[in-house]
Amino acid sequence: MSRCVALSGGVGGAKLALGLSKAMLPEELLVIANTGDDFDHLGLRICPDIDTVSYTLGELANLELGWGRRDESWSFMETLGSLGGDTWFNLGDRDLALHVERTRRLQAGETLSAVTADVAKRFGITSAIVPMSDDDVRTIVDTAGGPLAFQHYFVREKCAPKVTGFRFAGASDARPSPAFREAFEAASPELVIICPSNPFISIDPILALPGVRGMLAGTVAPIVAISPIVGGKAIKGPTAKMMDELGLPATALGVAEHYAGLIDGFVLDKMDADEEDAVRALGPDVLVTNTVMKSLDDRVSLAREVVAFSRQLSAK
Ligand code: FO1
Repeated sequence: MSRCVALSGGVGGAKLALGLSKAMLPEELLVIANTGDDFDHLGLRICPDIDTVSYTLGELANLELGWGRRDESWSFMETLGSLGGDTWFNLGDRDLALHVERTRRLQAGETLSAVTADVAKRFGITSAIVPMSDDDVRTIVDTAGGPLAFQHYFVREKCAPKVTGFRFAGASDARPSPAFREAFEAASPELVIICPSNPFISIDPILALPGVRGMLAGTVAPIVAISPIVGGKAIKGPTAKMMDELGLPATALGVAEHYAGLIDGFVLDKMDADEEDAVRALGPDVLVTNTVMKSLDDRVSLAREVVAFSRQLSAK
C-alpha cells in the first residue's frame, strides 16, 4: 500500500523523493512523475522526469548536470555531431541505452507504466515510480514568438523566449495511469506531497489529467506543497522567470496562490518567513523551515519535517 503519494517533476522533485524514500519505508512511497516533458527524438522516446526520478532514487544520477546518468560518456553525441546529426539535445551513452530499450518495449506494446516499473526494479528501487499517464501528453509553451514544443523551449531555446502560457496537448483525452488511480481508489493515501517542482510545467500537467483534481479533492489525506521558489529565485530552472513573464509575483506566496484551494499545507523556506501570514490567509497551514536541499542529509531532514507536518494536519 502507498502511504505517501508524491507528485514530481525532475530535479527538485526527485531530490525530495529520495529524501522521502529514506524517511519512510521505501515501499510506502509512490512517486507520480510528470510526462508532459516527454518527446520523441532521433526515433527514441525520451522521458526526462521519469528518468531523473529513477536515476536519483537508484543513486545513479548525474548530480552536476541535474539530468542524465553519472559516470557518463558522450561518444554517441560526438559521433552524431561528426555525421552532421542533430546535437541540441544531449544523450549520454549510458542514458541512450535506456531510451533505446524503452522505445523498443513501447513499440512492442508494453505500457510506459510497465517499462518504468521494470527499469526501477532493475535499478534496485523499491519505491513505486509511476508515469502520470500511459497516454501521450505533451506540454506546449506559448511564447511571444509562437508556440514551442516543451524541449524546444527548454533545451534548444534555453528557456529564452518570453512565456505567455502553457497547454498540455492530449491531456483531456488521457487517463491517469492505473497505479495513480489505484493509489486513491483502493484506499486513501496517508499524505499527498506536491514536490518543489515547477508548478506550471511539472505539476500542472499532472493536475490537467481528467479526474486528478477530483481524486485530490476527494482524498482525506492532507495535501502539502513545498515551494520551489526561495528568496524570489528558483532553486533550479526557469520557474521565477516564467512567473515574471506571466505577470505573477515570483515568490513562495505566488506559488501558494497558484495551489490555493487544492492544498492543506504549504512549506516555505526560512528566507521567506515574512510571507507566512499571507500564505496562511489563503487557507493552508504553513511550515517554515530550511528547504534548500544541498546534501543527502538535507533531503532526508526536509522529508521528515514534511511528513511530521502532514501528520499534524491529519490529526486536526
Ligand atoms: N537538459 C538540458 O538542459 N540539456 C540537454 O541536453 C538535456 C538532455 C537530456 C537528456 C535526457 C534527459 O532525460 C534529460 C535531458 N535534459 C537536458 C533535461 C530535461 O530536458 C529537462 O531538465 C526536463 O525536461 C525539465 O524537467
